[in-house]
Parts: sequence; C-alpha cells; structure tokens
Amino acid sequence: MSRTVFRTCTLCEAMCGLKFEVDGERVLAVLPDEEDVFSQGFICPKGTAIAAVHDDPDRLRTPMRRMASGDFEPIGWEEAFSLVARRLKEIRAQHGGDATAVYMGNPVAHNYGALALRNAVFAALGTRNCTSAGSQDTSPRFAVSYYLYGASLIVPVPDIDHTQYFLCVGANPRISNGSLLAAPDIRKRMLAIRQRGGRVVVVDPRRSETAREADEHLAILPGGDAAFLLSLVQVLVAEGRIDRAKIATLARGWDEIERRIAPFAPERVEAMTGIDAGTIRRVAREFADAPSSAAYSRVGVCNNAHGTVASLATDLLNLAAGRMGEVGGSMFATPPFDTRPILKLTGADGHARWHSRVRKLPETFGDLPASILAEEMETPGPGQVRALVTFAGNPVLSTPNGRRLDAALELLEFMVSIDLYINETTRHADVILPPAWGLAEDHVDFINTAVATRNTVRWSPPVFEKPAGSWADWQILLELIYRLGGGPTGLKSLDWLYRLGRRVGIHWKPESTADMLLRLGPYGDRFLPWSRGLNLKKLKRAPHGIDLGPLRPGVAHRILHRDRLMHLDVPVLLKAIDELADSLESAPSGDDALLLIGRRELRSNNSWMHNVPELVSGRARCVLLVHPADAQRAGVGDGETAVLENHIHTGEVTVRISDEMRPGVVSLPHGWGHVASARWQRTAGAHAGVSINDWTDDQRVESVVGQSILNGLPVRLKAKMPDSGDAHSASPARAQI
Ligand SMILES: Nc1nc2c(c(=O)[nH]1)N[C@H]1C(S)=C(S)[C@@H](COP(=O)(O)OP(=O)(O)OC[C@H]3O[C@@H](n4cnc5c(=O)[nH]c(N)nc54)[C@H](O)[C@@H]3O)O[C@H]1N2
Ligand SMILES: Nc1nc2c(c(=O)[nH]1)N[C@H]1C(S)=C(S)[C@@H](COP(=O)(O)OP(=O)(O)OC[C@H]3O[C@@H](n4cnc5c(=O)[nH]c(N)nc54)[C@H](O)[C@@H]3O)O[C@H]1N2
Ligand code: SF4
Ligand SMILES: [Mo]
Repeated sequence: MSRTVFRTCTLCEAMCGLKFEVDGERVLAVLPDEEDVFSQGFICPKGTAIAAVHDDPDRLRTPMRRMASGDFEPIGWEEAFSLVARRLKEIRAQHGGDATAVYMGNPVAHNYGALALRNAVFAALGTRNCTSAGSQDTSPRFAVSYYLYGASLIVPVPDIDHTQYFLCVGANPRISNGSLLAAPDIRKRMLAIRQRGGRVVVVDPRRSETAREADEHLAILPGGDAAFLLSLVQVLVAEGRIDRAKIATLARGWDEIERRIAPFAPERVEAMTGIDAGTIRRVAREFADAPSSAAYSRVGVCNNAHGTVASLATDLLNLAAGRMGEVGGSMFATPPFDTRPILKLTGADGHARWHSRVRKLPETFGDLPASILAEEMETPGPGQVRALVTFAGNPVLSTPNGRRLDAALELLEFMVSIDLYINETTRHADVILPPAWGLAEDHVDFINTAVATRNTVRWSPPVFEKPAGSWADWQILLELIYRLGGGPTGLKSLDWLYRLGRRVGIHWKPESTADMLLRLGPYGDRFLPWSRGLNLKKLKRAPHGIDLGPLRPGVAHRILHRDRLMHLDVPVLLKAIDELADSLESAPSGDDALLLIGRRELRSNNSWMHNVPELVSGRARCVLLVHPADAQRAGVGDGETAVLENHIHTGEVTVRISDEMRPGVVSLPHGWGHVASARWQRTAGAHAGVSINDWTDDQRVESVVGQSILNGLPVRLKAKMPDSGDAHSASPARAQI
C-alpha cells in the first residue's frame, strides 16, 4: 500500500519541502510539497534525485574494511566498531590526541544529530586538528560575524523579498539556490525585484546564470571584490552620504573604518577590480539612493584572496548605506533553534584560539583550514597527524592540491570514514562505516533557518524505517564517542551522567537536544505547560511546517556583544584592510596566465550525486569555459581536449568556448574527477571529469583565517600535444591492519 511522507530536502540550504510517495521500500515519486510553509512548492532536479541515491546499488549498506589489494570487503558492525576504537585509542595513547585529525564535509550542516555531536567527537578524540568544508566556503564569513556580532552563526541575510536593489557579489543563487541565504526559488524572487521596479546587479567574472537575468552584470577581476566593496563605501563617505549618528546607534568603531578606507577611491581600485571608476561611483550612488538595498556576497568571494575583508566590506556597505536591519536591506533571521548559548557553553565558537602545527594557521569556529591536512600528515615531529576520521566529506576532491592529500592519506597509520559511498577520499580508509542515511532518519534544520529569508520551522519524519541492524550517523558517532571514553556533550562535567544513564538503559537522543533548544528558543514554551509556545510535540503535528513570520527589523536583538553594538574596531580586521590598501596596485595575473575560477552546475552537488544517472546524463558538465579570444590565443577549439597547467599540476580538460567569461578568466566546476573511484561508483566513473582542486594550491591561503584561495589561480592553457596529459593513478594500498 502506498503512503505519503512530507520531508524537508537536506541537500542544500534552500530547505525545500518534498512529498514522497512511497510503496514499501520503494520511492514511487518525489514531488514538491505545495503546502510547505517555506518553499511553497518549489524543488530542483536534485531534490527529485534523492530517490535514486536511496536506491543506488553502489551506496554502502554494511561496514567495509580495506584489504591489502586496495579493494574492500564487508565486515560486521561489532568488528568494525571494535577495530576503529582500538586503533584510534592506540594512536592516541602512543602519539597524543592531536595525532588524529578530523574532516567534516558539507552534509554535516544538514544533519542535526551529527551537528549536536560535533564537539563531542573532537573532545573524545582529544584533538584540535579538526577541519571541515568551512575552510573552503565560509570561514571568512564566520570570523567576521564572530567579531562584528559576537557569534559566528549570526549572519545577515539580504531581504530579497522586499528589496528594491539587490547587489549580488560572487554568488550564483540561480544555480546554487543560495548559500547563507536560504530562499527556495530564488529565480522567482529575483524576477519579482525587477517586476516591482527594483534593480538586480550581479558582480562575477563570468556572466553566470544569475547574471544573465540581472539588470546589470559587472565582470570583476577574480579577487577584486574586497577592493570593489570598500570603494563603494569610500564613495558614500567621500560624497557625504553617511548618517554617522545612525551608524553610532548600531556600531562602534566607525571612525576607524572611515580612516582605513580612505585609500579605496574608485580610481585606485581599477587595477585590482577591472571595473572603471565611473561605474563604481554610479553603483555606490544607486545603492544609496534606492528606496531599499541589500548587498550580499558569497562563495566566489569567500574562497578568494581577501575573502575576510570582502565579507566585512559587504556588511560595512549595508551599514554605511543605512540598510543594516532595515526591511529590504540586510536583516537577521530569528531562528527557532537558538544554538548560540550551546556553542558558547561548549566553547565551540571563536577565532585564532589555537593554530596549526606546521604552518601556524588559525582556527575559526573550532576548525583549522583543511588545506593543512597533507602537510600535517607528511611533516614528522610531535603532533604529526597519523590517523584521520572523515565524516560526510571528500577532501581529495574538495580541498586545494587534492593530489597531494590523496598521496598523504597513504602515509596514515589509520583512517576511518563515515560515508554513503566509496569515493576518492574514503577509498583510502581502513574502515568505512555507512549510515542508514537521511531518508531513514528524522530531521530538523539547526543552521539554515538562521540564514533564511523568512522565519519558519519544520520537523521531518523518516521516509523509511531504518533497516534492522543499521545505524544512523549520530548513532555511529555516539558509539565511537562512548568507546573512546567520552559522552554526547563533550563536557566532562556532564558526560559521566550520560555514561551512567546508558548503563541503566537511558539513552541520549538528538531529538531531546532539538526539543530543548526549541523550547528555550525565541518561540519556545519554556517548559511551561500553559504556554502557547512551541515544543517538538507541537511541531510534529504540523507536517508542512510552521510559519514564524517575516524577518524582524533591527540589529541589536541578534547581537551577542554586551553593548548590543556591532564591533568594527577589531585589530585583526583593520590590519587586513590596511594590507589590502598597500597591495591595491598589484596586478593579479602574469603575462600569458589565465585566471582559473570555479562554478557549480544545477544538477551537481559538490563531489557527490554524480552516481545518479539522471544527474549526469546529457551534455558533459565538467568543461572549462574559455572566452573565444583566449581560446584562439591558445589554439584550442570548442569541444577539444586541451592541457591546463600551473605550478601544481598539468592535466587535460575539455574546452567549451563561451563569451560569458571575462577575457583572461576560465571556469571549471569543482567536485569532479572520479577516475579513482570508478570501481565503486560506476555511473560517476563513467562521467569522471577532472578535479579543479588538482590545480589549486594548498599553500595559497587568505591572510586572516587561512581560507583556501580556490578562485583566481594563474594557469596556462595549451593545445594538446600527442601523448600529453595524464591519468589519476591509484595510490599504492596501505598495508592491511
Ligand atoms: N575549487 C573549489 N573547491 C571547492 C569549492 C569551490 O567552489 N571551488 N566549494 C567548496 C564547498 S562550498 C564545499 S561545501 C566543499 C564540499 O566538499 P566536501 O564537504 O568535502 O564534500 P562533498 O563533496 O559535499 O561530499 C559529501 C560526502 O558526504 C557523503 N554523504 C552525503 N550524505 C551523507 C550523510 O547523510 N551521511 C554521511 N555520513 N555521508 C553523507 C557523500 O557520499 C560524499 O562522499 O567543496 C569545496 N571545494
Ligand atoms: N546545484 C548546486 N547547488 C549547490 C551546490 C552544488 O554543488 N550544486 N553546492 C552548495 C554549496 S556547498 C554551497 S557553499 C553553495 C554556494 O553557492 P554560491 O555562493 O552561490 O556559489 P557558486 O554557485 O559557486 O557561485 C559562485 C560564483 O562566484 C563567481 N566567482 C568566482 N570567482 C569570483 C571572484 O573573484 N569574484 C566574484 N565576484 N565572483 C567570483 C563564480 O563565477 C560563480 O558564479 O551552493 C550550494 N548549492
Ligand atoms: S533547491 Fe536544494 S533544498 Fe531545494 S530541492 Fe533542490 S537540493 Fe533540495
Ligand atoms: Mo559549501
């Protein structure tokens, strides 16, 4: 008998409501949930493809152990857990906690059980060598938020549903469906801005899908955004368009900013931005004169040179133009789960409280930059990384100089991965522990509701019952934590209680944490039986979610600093502005060099889901977009295989000639390069593509947070000579344990 289950999509930040038609263990259809309070019937092709991941025969269903041949054999859960716990404990006893590193990938952000245990994992391992996808996409934003507002997760959201002027910098929400901007069907929302007489301006070296539908596209030079945004602020200051009294009610330290940005006159940033001074002045005036306006910058800016200053400058522009906390401006969500107190309690939040051993790069929000992994494994000495735990990540494809990491993983004494697939990274693991995965789990969103364009909350039940004998992600993590001597909070003062409880059959569940956060949050019942506020039980009775209203105006209500002001007088940020001012005249590229940037494709989800036939069928997507003039200079034609080279790597790419590129800039999507995992993911292997991170440089990091610089990398493009190019060779297998 078929049944219907409503569930939020966990693949990206848009949180679309899905409607699953299910018969037994089979998904008959995945449709949009027309009644979802947030997405109101929108979904993208990836949402539908969830069913194919569920049915994928290549998805792992039992723990796997790597053999000396490099192939895998299935093993039982008890054997797997005891092997993993024994090896991790041995390495900790012999070499200390920091000898084990952790990498947590993007899907953790959509996995509340794993998020709740994140710090407990680090504490149980006793390591500070924690890394994540954050250093490829968000660390600059987190650090800026931490300093300005007092918590990394306080991120302003452009109020796109009410704005009359949307300045979108280094983001392609038409394809990505927004990042740190949860807004399903962004295309419709952007069209609506134009329909109500507003203006959309997109700043991107490529005329992206989003730029194509904007009023104006500014083809900036890669890495020019920080200078561009500060120059807009400088124009507002120089033209006397600043309301200092108003700013003083919201922020402290504005004077320092004004002094620091004086060098960023439009004429002086032309070389770095590739945008003429007249245009910069005009955009600044338009932004200030519009009835409402919101500036937003994202991944193309964050994972670039000066990503922290650019993220800061985005907020400064909104503040300078009087748009901070205003309807139609840059606002703050009031999320139902207020995680800030927990993050404070567990010491998870902060910046530069410790540094990496080899390169001394700082921690951000508890994570070190992932680009340290290879060198920490290769460099001998106390604290050398000898073991790795990966959770839902694929750093060989997603972090810079992936091939170096690919080789370094073979130096490890032990590696365990918690993942659905054998991929380019997990193929190195001694043991892979596969979760029963999302559809067999309940779900609430802990993070993305904090960056949504409207306040909502929704509970998702599992679509299927968890198969007997299978483990959820959080159960796997918790089992490992207990076996390593820890507990679910990561705090010694509390964990002994949970350990005691477990012995008498009382178990920690992420659901209880969700219930507590909801009840203590801004809409909660505070545990008062007569309250009309929310608790999980009430939430479960609303299958399409509960609408909690529009974003609330004002800034102070979200700031954690005691004085409720934005703090702009932050030495590390001010110094970074000064350093940028000193480098304004330096040209970003060499003579014959092209600058390589990345992109996302609609039917792609970072490095995974390429094993879903519907998502990889048709025209090849892993192609290098090259401007016609650059292609002609290199002597390469459309559809041809050419050679891309730089100081890190030389390899082949398929060229697509396109005038959507700024001349001198070429674009390759990330997350491809599946030759090494073709044995285990057959469809992905047949559409392998190449990894952009074979060319990116792990030593090239932004100065404040050590964020990977993944965009704007100098490369040379050449026609293919007979015999050139290479293949992704499989690394030798580590000895069996
Ligand atoms: N050059 C360049 N590199 C980039 C980027 C770029 O723009 N340019 N973007 C960066 C960005 S923004 C990100 S977020 C990273 C992403 O890179 P990563 O975070 O390293 O990983 P993903 O490619 O998202 O792979 C996710 C893995 O999790 C597994 N998985 C999926 N769902 C689950 C689950 O529920 N449980 C478990 N245990 N596993 C699961 C999948 O099988 C897959 O192996 O890439 C970054 N890399
Ligand atoms: N379809 C799809 N959706 C996704 C994902 C996916 O893989 N596929 N991944 C999800 C994840 S993990 C994230 S973090 C979000 C990211 O979502 P977004 O932040 O929207 O990131 P991208 O789509 O990579 O768009 C970045 C844009 O920046 C441009 N760019 C590159 N360099 C520069 C530069 O120097 N300056 C400027 N101004 N622009 C530059 C690129 O050309 C590109 O158009 O998307 C999420 N959604
Ligand atoms: S836009 Fe994102 S959340 Fe919505 S269906 Fe697609 S992948 Fe899922
Ligand atoms: Mo990301």
